[in-house]
This record gives sequence, structure tokens and C-alpha cells, in this order.
Amino acid sequence: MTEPVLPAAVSDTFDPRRWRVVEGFDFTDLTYHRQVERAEDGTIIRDLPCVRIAFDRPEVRNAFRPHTVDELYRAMDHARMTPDVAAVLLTGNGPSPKDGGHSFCSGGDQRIRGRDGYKYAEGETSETVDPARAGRLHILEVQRLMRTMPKVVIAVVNGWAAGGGHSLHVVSDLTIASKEHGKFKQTDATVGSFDAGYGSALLARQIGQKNAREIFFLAREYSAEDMVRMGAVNEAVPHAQLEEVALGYARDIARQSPQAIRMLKFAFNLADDGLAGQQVFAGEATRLAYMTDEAVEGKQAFLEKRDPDWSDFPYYF
Ligand code: S0N
Repeated sequence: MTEPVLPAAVSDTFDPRRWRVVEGFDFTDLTYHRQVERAEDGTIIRDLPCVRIAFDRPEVRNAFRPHTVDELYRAMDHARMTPDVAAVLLTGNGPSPKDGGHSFCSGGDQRIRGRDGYKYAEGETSETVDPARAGRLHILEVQRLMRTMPKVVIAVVNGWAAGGGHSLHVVSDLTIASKEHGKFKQTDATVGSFDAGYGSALLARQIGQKNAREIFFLAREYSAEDMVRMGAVNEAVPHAQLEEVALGYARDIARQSPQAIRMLKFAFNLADDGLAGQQVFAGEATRLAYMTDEAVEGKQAFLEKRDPDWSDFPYYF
């Protein structure tokens, strides 16, 4: 009999017994795991309702290049479309084999950014790259997906959250950070970039204008506990317990009604997201309405070429 295979340990916060690799992907820049329950001998008993997506470039503090962003979008979208997944942990693998540094994500890979020296991935030069791909800030597409997907995204900040990595924690629904290694720094303005959307404006909604402006204008370093005090992080926890605590969050989320979680997430977003937020909320409301006898009567009447009979459906007060 073959021994049950545990996944490779990808991080010092990762317990291989809790996870299996999600099959069907050939990711190079991130890892994607599904939470599982295992028997004593390691055999998988069942899938549990959480997935773990982790940046896997610890040697550059988990900076993302365009190829990383494409993979992140694919993994997030797969989580969105998996019906028995309630929560997504977004984190970073590590520590760095080079210097032991811990990182969640340090934002856009500055070696291949923008106008000069753009590369999509290894083997490309700024001369060979498809110009249609150059300069795309498609991390913003990932932000929108995280914001609008009907699942709870939990940023598990195991090390540096800097620049565009800081923005990913801001756009996550919840954030848990390592007491020892979780560090936050908004370096956008230091390197001449600026997240003028969710990264800054949503942060100001979360922690107030003065705090958000300080974080962006001064580009100082903050600890996990600083961020808890400001209201940007839900909890600072000992590094060794980081994923256990995150999985506790996921477990509690999965105990709630999926419909209620969807409606609540979209309601929390609505006021800040304008008509786009209203559209997402309204889509969910329409899905609910379609399940009522009243909506079925409207559809049936059309198909049967008769006037709808609304007499069974009161005008509620
Ligand atoms: C995270 C910081 C504070 C950590 O400092 P620490 O611990 O002292 O480590 P370092 O010695 O600085 O770093 C270790 C190694 O990792 C490399 N590295 C770190 N971050 C990056 C990065 N973002 N890109 C490329 N390499 C990175 C270091 O160079 C070092 O390498 P070695 O060992 O070879 O010397 C500190 O590292 C830091 O401040 N990092 C930069 C953070 C930053 O400014 N990020 C970018 C901010 N802007 C954005 O994210 C916007 C999005 C974006 O840029 C973009 C994305 C996609 C497409 C286009 C764009 C675009 O804007 O054009």
C-alpha cells in the first residue's frame, strides 16, 4: 500500500497535515492548497471549506511580477467558483532562503516595472515582450476580484506587507498578522507609484483620513500591533500560531449561512463602491428574488402567453 503523501512544507507557518495541493495548476510564483481533514496515518478524510493562496518568491520579499499576478487571478477565481469554499487565506511563503527575511508581499517587482525594462517573466526582455502586455497594472483586476467575490478573503500577514502588498491586505475582508514578523509599510510614493484606488481611499475609510495619509505620505514602518491599534488589522498573533488562528476564522465563517455572508460582504462594500457596489449587491438580491414563487409566476406567465396573476403576492408593509 502506498503511504499517504503530505504536501511539501512551503513556509514556516504551514502545517502540511492541514492541506493538499489543489490539482490542475502549474503555478511557478505561488502555491495553492485546499484545507483537508486527515486520519492519523495521513489519509485525507474530507476537504474543509478553506483554501490557501501564497506568494512563493520569498527571495524578493514575495514581490509580484505580471506572471505572478496572472497566477494569483487564476487561483482566486478558482476559489471563487468552488462552491464548498467559504474563505481564502492570502499569505506569503518563506522565510527567504537568502537571508531568513519574512514577507507577505512587497508589491510590484521593481526590476521589471513600467516603462523601462519590462518583462513578463523569465526569458523575456523589453525588446521581445508583447507590447500589448507592457505596463498593465492588472493587480487592480485581482483587487476587484477579491473585493467582489462572494467569499471572505483573509490576509495572513506573515512578514512584510509593502507597496502593492500593503494594498492587498487593505482590500482583503480581514487581516491577521504575525506579532514577531508582520510589518507594514506603504512604499508606493518612495518608488514613484501610487495606488489611488482601494489601496489608499479604502484604507482612509477603514482607519480615517489622517492615519491613511500618514501611512502613504511618510512611508514609515508599522508593527502588527500598531496596525491593530489603528483598526487596519483584526488581530496580531504569535507567528507560530498564525495559520491556526486564520483557520479558526475560516471555520467560524463557514458556520454561518453562505447567503448571509454574501449579502453582508456586498452590503459592507456597497456604500464605498458606488454604483459598481450597488450592481454587485443587486445581482445577489436578484438571484434571491428569482427563487420566489412571485418571480416564477412572472416568468411562467410570459412563457404561457398570459397576464401574470399577482393576487397571491401581497404588497408588504
Ligand atoms: C519590503 C522591504 C521594506 C523589505 O526590506 P528588507 O527586509 O530590508 O529587505 P531587502 O533587502 O530590501 O529585500 C530583500 C531582497 O528582495 C528584493 N526586493 C524586495 N522588494 C522587492 C520588490 N518590490 N521588487 C523587486 N525586488 C524586491 C530586494 O531588492 C532584495 O534583493 P537582493 O537580495 O537581491 O538585494 C523592502 O524590500 C522594500 O521596500 N521593497 C520594495 C517595496 C516597493 O516599493 N514595492 C513597490 C511599490 N509599488 C507597487 O507595488 C505598485 C505596483 C507596481 O509596482 C506594479 C505592479 C505590476 C505591474 C506594474 C507596476 C508598476 O507600478 O509599474
